[in-house]
Amino acid sequence: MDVTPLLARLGVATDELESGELPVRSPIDAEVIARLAPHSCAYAGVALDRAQEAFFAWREVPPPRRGDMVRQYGNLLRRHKADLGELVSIEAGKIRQEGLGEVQEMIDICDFAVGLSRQLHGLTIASERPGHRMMEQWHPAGVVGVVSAFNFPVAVWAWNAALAWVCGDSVVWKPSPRTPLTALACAALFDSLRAEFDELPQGLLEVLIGGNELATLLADDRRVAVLSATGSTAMGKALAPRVAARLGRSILELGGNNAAIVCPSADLTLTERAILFAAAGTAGQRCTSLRRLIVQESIADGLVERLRGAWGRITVGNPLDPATLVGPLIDAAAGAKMDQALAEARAAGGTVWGGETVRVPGCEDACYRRPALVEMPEQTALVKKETFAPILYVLRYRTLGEALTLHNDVPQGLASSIFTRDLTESERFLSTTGSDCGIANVNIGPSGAEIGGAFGGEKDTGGGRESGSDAWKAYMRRATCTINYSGALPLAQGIRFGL
Ligand code: UN1
Repeated sequence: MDVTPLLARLGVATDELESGELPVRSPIDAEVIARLAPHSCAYAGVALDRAQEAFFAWREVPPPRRGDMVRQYGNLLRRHKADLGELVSIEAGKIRQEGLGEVQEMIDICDFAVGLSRQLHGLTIASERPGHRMMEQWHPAGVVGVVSAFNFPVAVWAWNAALAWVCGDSVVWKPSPRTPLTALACAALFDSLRAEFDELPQGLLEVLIGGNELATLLADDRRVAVLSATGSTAMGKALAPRVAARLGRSILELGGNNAAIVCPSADLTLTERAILFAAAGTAGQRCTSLRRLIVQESIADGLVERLRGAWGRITVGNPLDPATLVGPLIDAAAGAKMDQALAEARAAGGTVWGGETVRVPGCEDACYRRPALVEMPEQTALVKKETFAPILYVLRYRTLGEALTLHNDVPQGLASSIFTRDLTESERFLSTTGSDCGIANVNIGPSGAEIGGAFGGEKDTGGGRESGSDAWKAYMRRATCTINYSGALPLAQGIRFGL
């Protein structure tokens, strides 16, 4: 596959695509589409210097003007949506609809950030002292490091970058080494803004191509005020203590093991469609993918029957073919992990449908699997683990209390859902004693969140929040200010102190 014309249209300097040692493969056919030169740690140090200088200049640009820059970036994304979406499909293996959806998610967060650029509100707080006023201000935090994963190679970065920029921060981005081309394309589009926007300092966006050593460097470097990392729980557990050791700030969006509870009153037609998208969509490679189905026993046989039918009809194939619903896994290692999990499920008494290798003509070296549906006798250690592949484990429950216990009895806490038409069941699920996840949905699956809400979850998911609501606060520092206009000096807490 020759990606050169596509990259050229996106403004990437194509003479550097064959300059190095890092092979970039398309999961569609496992062929090498570029060989990039990875960045050294010395280069990363220089990039951080530039980002620091950029921060000093950018923080003085008024926020609405910063928002104007993000607005223009969003417009560029609109113009290049088809090309960037196709590049996402080629580099991450997503079907076209999902590649385009990912770029739309970037556009949406840009729009959100533009609005936010006039709403970085602090509070005015009543002072206990006469002639005093208290207020809270939000100031830019500094350099924001972004470590992103292959499965959402551009949208998750955009959640961070769009917010960071309107907040007055600069961004140093280390994309997954499996998806560096989409990052180069985003950076090239960003650079093209310079023609219209002369306040744009060099270093407002730095991209670091390479492996874990660069993520470690960002975690260790004091110039990185906030490190936002998306990926596996293992990655988060490796980086977070390093950031904490220098008392830095991190935003972690790590693994999920997302479940749906299906109650007897559920609309099964809607439920089946929602389950299909959430479990099989993106070949099960979303952090929000549905991995566990907890079904009330009276409807379990019927629902499993319907799902077996649906699973059998899923078209697995080349993601660029509009008829395909499920594309490839990212690489052979991901396929091996899926096979291993299915073997373990069988050994633990599970009944497996699907999961077999699919041969896609012209793509024999790539890794295509039919999504698997697995009935498990109980929630074993395997089910409690996140396998980043299209495997849906089905468990049965008798009472909603039992379902909620099963639901929360996993280490992760990202996304969750319940399918019911019974108000008391849905309210219980959303209540304090219901789902323990950062995202809890009713009558939609756990994946496919909109950008307007805060995104993230608890426990092994890392606790960070990105994207909408007030997630922007994590990209700023708060100053509490007390102003005395009284001419006297009353002390707080009524303390008398003086000669
Ligand atoms: C991810 O998989 O890291 O909610 C992010 C969703 C998408 C984002 C997923 N909007 O499924």
